[in-house]
Amino acid sequence: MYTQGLDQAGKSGTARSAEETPERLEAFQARIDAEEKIEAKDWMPEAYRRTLVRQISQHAHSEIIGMQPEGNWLTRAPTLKRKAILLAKVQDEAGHGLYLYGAAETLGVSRDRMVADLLSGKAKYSSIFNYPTLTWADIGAIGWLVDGAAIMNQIPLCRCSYGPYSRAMIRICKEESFHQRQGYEIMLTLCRGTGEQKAMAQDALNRFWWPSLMMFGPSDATSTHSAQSMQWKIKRFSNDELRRKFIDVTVPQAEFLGLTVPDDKLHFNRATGHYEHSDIDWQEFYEVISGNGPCNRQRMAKRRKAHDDGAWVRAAAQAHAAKQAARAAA
Ligand code: BYC
Repeated sequence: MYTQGLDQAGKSGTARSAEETPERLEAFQARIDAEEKIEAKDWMPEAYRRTLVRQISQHAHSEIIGMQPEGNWLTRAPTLKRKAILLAKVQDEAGHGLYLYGAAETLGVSRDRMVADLLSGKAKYSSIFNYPTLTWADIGAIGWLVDGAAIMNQIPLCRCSYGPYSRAMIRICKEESFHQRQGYEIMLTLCRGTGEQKAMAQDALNRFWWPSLMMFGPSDATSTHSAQSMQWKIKRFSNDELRRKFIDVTVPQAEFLGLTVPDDKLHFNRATGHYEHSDIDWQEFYEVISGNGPCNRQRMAKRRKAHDDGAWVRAAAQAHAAKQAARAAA
C-alpha cells in the first residue's frame, strides 16, 4: 500500500544511530522532561521509535484480535438491544485498531509490515484474548474487567510523550468507558436475575479475574521495557502500579454485585489503603504469550483466514487507486 516505502525509512535507523550523539540524546530527554510532545517529523532516538512501533502495533493487534471473543456472541445475544450494543462495541474495537495502526504508521512502518508480523507470530497481542467466551456472562465480564483494565492502562497513555499515540488514546478511552459501563450493566442485570443467572456471572468472574490482572504485563521486577519506557514517558505508571489501582477500584464493584473475587487471600490492608492478593500464576501468563493459551491457535487461524478472504478487497482498492492515478496523469 502507499506506506510501503516507509519501511525503508525504518531500515535507515542504523544510519540514524550515528546521529545519536550524547548532546542530541540529552536534548531529546530534556524535551520529554519538559512535557513537550514528540511529533512524527521530530528527531528521535531509534530505540524510542522502535519501542513505540512495538507497543502501538501490539496494541492495534489486540484491538483487532479482541473482536473475536465478543464477535462469538453477536448471533446469540439475548435480545435485539443487547445485540445492537455488542455490535457497536465490536465495531469500536475495529476503529481503535485502525487509529492505532495509523498512529504507528507515522513512525515509518507500513501497515502491511505490521500485519505481516502479526500473522507470522512475530508480534504479540494481549494475552487476555486467548481465553474463550463460554457464556453470555463472559460478555459482561469482558466489558467490566477487560475494558476496565484497558481504561486503567490507557488513560495514562493519553499523556504519552508521542503526540499521535497520545491523541489517538483520547478518543479510544472515551469509547472504552462506554464499553466498561455496558459490561458492568450486563453483570448487574445477571446478578439481580435468577439464581442461575447470578451463578453464571460468578463463573465468568472466576474465569476472567486472573487473566484480567495479567493484562497489565509482568511484575515490575521482570518487566523488560518499563524502566526505559517510563523514562521516555511512554508509560507513566509501572505494570504493578496500574494492576494495584485496578484491583483497588474493582473489588468494591464486585462486592456491590454480590460476587466473590476468586482469591482466598484477598483482603484490604488498612495501613496501606490497598488490597493484598495472592501471587499471580506467571507461568500461565508466559505460556499464553508464547502461543500456548487456550485459544491462541484458533484466534490466529481465524485472523489469517480473514486476511486471505480480504485479499480481493485489497487488490480492488489498489486497482482503483492505479486507475485514478492514471486518469489524473492523463
Ligand atoms: N499480553 O516489559 P513489559 C483492549 C509482553 S486491547 C501479551 O512489561 P511493556 C481491548 C510485552 O509486549 C488491550 N504480551 O512490556 C480490545 C513484552 O514482550 P515484547 C491491549 C504482553 O510493553 C478489545 C514482554 O511481555 N492494551 O483493551 O513495557 C476489546 C515484557 O513486558 C502482555 C495495550 O496494548 C500482555 N498482557 O508493557 C476490549 C496497551 N504484557 O514486546 C479491550 C498498550 C506484556 O518485548 N500497551 N507483554 O516481545 C502497554 O501499555 C504495554 O505494552 C504493556 C506491556 C503494559 C501491555
